[in-house]
Amino acid sequence: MLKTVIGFFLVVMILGSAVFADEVNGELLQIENCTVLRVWGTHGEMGYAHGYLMATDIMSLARKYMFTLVTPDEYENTLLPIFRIWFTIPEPYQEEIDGMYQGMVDSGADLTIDELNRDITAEDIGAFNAVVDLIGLSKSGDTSPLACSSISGWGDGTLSDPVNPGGTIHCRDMDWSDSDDHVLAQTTTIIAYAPSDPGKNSWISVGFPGFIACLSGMNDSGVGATLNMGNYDVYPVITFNQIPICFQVRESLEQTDPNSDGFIDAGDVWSVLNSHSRIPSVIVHGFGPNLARLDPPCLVIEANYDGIALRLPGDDPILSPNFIAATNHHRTLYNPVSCWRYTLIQTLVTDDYVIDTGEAWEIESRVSVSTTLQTMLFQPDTGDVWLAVAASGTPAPEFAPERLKWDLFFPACIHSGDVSLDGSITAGDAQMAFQIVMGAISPTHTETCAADCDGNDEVTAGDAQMIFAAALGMGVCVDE
Ligand SMILES: [Ca+2]
Ligand SMILES: [Ca+2]
Ligand SMILES: [Ca+2]
Ligand SMILES: [Ca+2]
Repeated sequence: MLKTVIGFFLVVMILGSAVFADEVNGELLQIENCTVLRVWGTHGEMGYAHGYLMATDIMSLARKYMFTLVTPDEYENTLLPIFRIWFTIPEPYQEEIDGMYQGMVDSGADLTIDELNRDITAEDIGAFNAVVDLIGLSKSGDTSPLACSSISGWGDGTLSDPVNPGGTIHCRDMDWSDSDDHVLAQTTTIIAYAPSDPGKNSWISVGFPGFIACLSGMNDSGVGATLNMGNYDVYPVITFNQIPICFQVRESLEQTDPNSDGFIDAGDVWSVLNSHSRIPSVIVHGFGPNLARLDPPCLVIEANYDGIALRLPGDDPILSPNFIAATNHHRTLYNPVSCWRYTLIQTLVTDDYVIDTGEAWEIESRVSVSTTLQTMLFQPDTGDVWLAVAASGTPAPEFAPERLKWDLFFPACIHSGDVSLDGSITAGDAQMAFQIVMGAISPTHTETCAADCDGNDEVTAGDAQMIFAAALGMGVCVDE
């Protein structure tokens, strides 16, 4: 034992001042059948981890998906120049993209895109995050009919739910054409962000590798938003400083109380979107817990380049007062056009004006289409998330949903010293902590937490020494 002790501290002394490897603030997991990427830290750190861990999938999307939307020539010579001139990505998110690009480079992945005869750039990743804004400007891309739909219910409308009676239920189909080899379905990833910046919420996005903006997401206060394309496009001849719409949605979920009214609720989604202009025609369904913070807790925002409108449950006398639905059709900003999916949602909800989670899922199954890529359900009051993803061309709702609890996305950080997670603290744990310090192993989030013996959010040689002392019975870690 004494030899081990001396040897260990010798190693600490020799290597204690060495340059430590870049830390990867993330981990990639399979939880149930879902791919989950957890990232934490500054935007640059979260982006770096994202790029480092998912470079191969990001490149698959760039190679297999991008050119289903646009030809290489149109991308390089029309859409990318438009992206450059019209759009601005808010600084924190640009830092995240730059970090992602560096992570991809450092991962050693092949970054070439044959169709463009060059490597991918950070700018390409930015443009990919503006896909909702740019897709309507593509002349060569997919012209399949619009889809996407969602239903929210709460209060008396969900009293039959056995798990969370009266709580908000939000269920949505994300309908989007995939590549012939189904790369969007295959790479669908839940990204769990734990930003270290003050004033920011942890939140999850149901999205794709490389896509850091938000199409579908919810934060740790249960406030979420899902975005559908709208049916009334108006484009400027030229414009500047437009924030891609999915970054606006992210900002509305990630910023803590952006409208500073003291409440974190769907009103924040409205406030953020209402504070910016935007390019595409979109229908954004905002939702939050039914805790009387906002009554009613759900709303729909309709917007395009010409304007924005707030639609409230009371605006549809058929669904009011405990439900609100969205498809791709403006109903307030413009006069509604006929939509069989919206009508069917009304019919299914109003047979008895009560839905539970199973029925919400069934409704979204009934209004799904052949391109329904993801069907998801959020319970803002409990943090439960259900997700089904299409596979091999079979639409998402044909699969039973995976049911995920919020704690799976953001496990508590326990500073135990038991880095090997085997229930006891030994010299081996101290050695593992030291290997983490040296960058010799890539720890999971849980292992990093265990190794941070003093709980100061970084793993240092001092933590390894403290764990060693704990193993000898000469001290304890903060959560032991
Ligand atoms: Ca607020
Ligand atoms: Ca019912
Ligand atoms: Ca151990
Ligand atoms: Ca520490």
